Amino acid sequence: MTERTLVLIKPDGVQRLLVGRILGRFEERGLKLVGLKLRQVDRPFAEEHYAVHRGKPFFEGLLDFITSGPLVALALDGPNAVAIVRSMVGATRPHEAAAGTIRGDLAVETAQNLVHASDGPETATAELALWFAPGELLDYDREIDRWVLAPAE
Ligand code: FUP
Repeated sequence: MTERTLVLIKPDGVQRLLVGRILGRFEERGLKLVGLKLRQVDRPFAEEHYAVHRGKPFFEGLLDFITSGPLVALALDGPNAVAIVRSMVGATRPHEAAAGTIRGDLAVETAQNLVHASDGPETATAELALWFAPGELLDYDREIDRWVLAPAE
């Protein structure tokens, strides 16, 4: 089933010049880029995005970090896109992230783990609505999908 999910390449990814490589991993996997923006968010917006973590000991530091510089927001489509992207991102704590994942290959600190990815289809819907206006997400055909996606039944 086709899903749509949100990925953030967080400020550490931008500063470490990893935007192209991280985005490239998702492209190579076959996921379809349907939304893309460079943005620096303010604290109220960051609090809304990370509302589930309000009150936790790392919350203020998380807000400091996510607002500290520009980040890149992506919307990606694909079959089971939420699970595929989560598996590519790896465990939250980079020392527990499998080699071959983005965090397992490129990060060492939980607080600077390069990427955010929606953790379920409902979260994805809510996060995409927060980060993208409806007109910013584009529906278009890709010739390559003939070789990526199984034919419609
Ligand atoms: P994830 O879904 O893997 O991004 O992880 P969480 O939603 O649990 O955490 C969101 C962010 O909070 C992490 F990316 C980093 C930060 N965090 C900490 O700094 N310390 C923690 O113990 C847990 C999370």
